[in-house]
Amino acid sequence: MKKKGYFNCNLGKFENLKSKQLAILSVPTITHYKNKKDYCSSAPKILRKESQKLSKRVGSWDFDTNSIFLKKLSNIVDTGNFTLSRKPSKDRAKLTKTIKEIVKKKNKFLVIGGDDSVAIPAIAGLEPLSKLYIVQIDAHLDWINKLYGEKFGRSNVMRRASEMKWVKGMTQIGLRGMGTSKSKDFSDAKKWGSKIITDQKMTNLSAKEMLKSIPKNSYIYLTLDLDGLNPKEFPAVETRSPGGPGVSKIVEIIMEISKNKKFIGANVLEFAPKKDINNLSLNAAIRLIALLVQVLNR
Ligand SMILES: [Mn+2]
Repeated sequence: MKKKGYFNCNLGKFENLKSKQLAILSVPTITHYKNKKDYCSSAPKILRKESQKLSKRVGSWDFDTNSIFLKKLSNIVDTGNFTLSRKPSKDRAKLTKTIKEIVKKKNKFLVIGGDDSVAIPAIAGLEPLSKLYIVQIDAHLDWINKLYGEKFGRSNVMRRASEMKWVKGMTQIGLRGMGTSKSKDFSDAKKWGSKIITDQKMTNLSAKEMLKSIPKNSYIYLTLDLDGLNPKEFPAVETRSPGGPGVSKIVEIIMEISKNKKFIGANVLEFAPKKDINNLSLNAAIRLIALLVQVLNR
């Protein structure tokens, strides 16, 4: 096997995963809104290349995870770049099928995108788990039913997730400012039972307090929209929302989630490389991806 994956892990096909391996999937934007440009499909290749530089740190002490950095690298398989037919419904179905097969084999996974719309077919693939809790970090609510005639775009994510019967609960963290959501979207989210922790609310909360409503027996999926981070630490996003948690707070949240053995997977989406400033966001994204790879690979 060629060692050319993320952090110089092995490249391989998801069909050949052995049990308890961690799969990394790179998925470009599948569902665009009409007339909107593609600003983050180049992200996975840039992130992979940058992560390979970190392979020199294998064996170093990682102060964020309190463990040896990439101790079990051989257990991680980069399944390469997801190829698209450019027929969104067909591509979504293909991603959903792939993830279903991964979780049926009890493997964990990390999806690197692509825009936030990638989260919809990913969450759909978690159906075999039957009891799922979603933690979303995002500046936006993403409960819009339909936008620009599209129901599977990046602002429709949590609404679509709420319609999946295996999604039993969700906590949405970091919301702030004015997105495209209307008050009806917000009231629908609350009515459904979404636990909403705005940027204002989270200021004085520990990650433990934020996540205490997650039932112990649920599988957990983290959907991380990088625009949820404070743009002064993560400027490379399409919509920069002032305020929001920094990298340290996200690390705290991820470490808290990872205490639960049923943390099954995550996605890291919305990195818009062209909007970066001096690689600030690139470095932050690699930090968070490395962290997720480590905690999902325990
Ligand atoms: Mn967002």
